[in-house]
Amino acid sequence: MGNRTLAILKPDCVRKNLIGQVITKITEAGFKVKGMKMVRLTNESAGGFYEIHKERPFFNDLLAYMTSGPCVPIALEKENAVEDFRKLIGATNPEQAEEGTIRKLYAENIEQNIIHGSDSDENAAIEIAHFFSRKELLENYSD
Ligand code: 3AN
Repeated sequence: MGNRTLAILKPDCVRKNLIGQVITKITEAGFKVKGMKMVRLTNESAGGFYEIHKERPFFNDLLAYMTSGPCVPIALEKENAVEDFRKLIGATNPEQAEEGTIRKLYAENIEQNIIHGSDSDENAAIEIAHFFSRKELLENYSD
């Protein structure tokens, strides 16, 4: 069981001025912020991040959306981080997300769904390394 996950507050979250509300939900659920920055993804960076989806029909739209404005990647720490964070954000499609989840509260639709969360410990490590250097992480994580 890992203790790290990567969140991204997506461009619609930033555009709707919801950064504060969403981070409050995350920290109230017991996650510690270990790294955070605001970045504007390039096609290359977003394409690398979503490499696993490159054959999917929504890939080009996904890249257009993820590069449409700044987003906020956040490295988080908590026991059982990946699973607990997926529960907190809710299903990919906000219509299917449970009451009280971040996507149920704030997301528009399956594409513009406010927030990303890693789906496995292995991907969490890869995704955190996509945005944060070893040095930044060594300075911020206790272990
Ligand atoms: P999640 O973000 O819940 O892990 P993934 O990894 O399956 O979901 O999908 C990555 C992103 O791709 C989603 N957050 C969403 O923005 C977009 N996406 C996923 N499925 C669809 C779909 N059927 N139509 C449009 N966009 C989608």
